[in-house]
Amino acid sequence: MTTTARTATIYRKTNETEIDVFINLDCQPGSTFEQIIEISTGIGFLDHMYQALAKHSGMSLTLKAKVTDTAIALGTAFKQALGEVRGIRRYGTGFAPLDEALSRAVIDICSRPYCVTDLGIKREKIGDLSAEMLPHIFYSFAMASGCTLHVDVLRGQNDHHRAESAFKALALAIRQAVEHTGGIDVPSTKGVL
Ligand SMILES: [Mn+2]
Repeated sequence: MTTTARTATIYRKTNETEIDVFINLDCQPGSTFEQIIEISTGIGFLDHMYQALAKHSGMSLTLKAKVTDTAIALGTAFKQALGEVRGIRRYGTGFAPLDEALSRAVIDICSRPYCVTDLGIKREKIGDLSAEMLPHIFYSFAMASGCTLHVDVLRGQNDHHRAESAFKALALAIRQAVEHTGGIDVPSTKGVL
């Protein structure tokens, strides 16, 4: 159990945009911190995806931003909350089903931003969200957080299920990767990440 939470806050307001993010990485069930999730992107389906991501990664997350800003803001806050990469597992793998759909996500918190996705979404839109935004969101999160990220939807007929299982798989991967090892070691042979 951690007593010091890893948190970050980002607030930015311009004439064109307002971004409001709060993240706490240490709200897993059983932790001392209450998990609070408030998402508002203007797109209901995307809110649903970020809610699943936050819930299953054990984060508290406030995310209020326009669709195109959300993933960069989240990635930036995630990196900031982690701080120096020390005493965490670094690698995380998650598999999540949703009915007939199954996804796999693998993350490496390594300061080497890279993203590969294979989501196989067929429809142009899921709810109000342009489906082409989905790989873009994973890409933007990886670039802003400095993580290497691979997300593959392995199977599934329903595009809503495919997308949602991908976000849940990422959540489980993140949850594992940020887990404390109990030490303060840097998880790299280079001695720095
Ligand atoms: Mn759903």
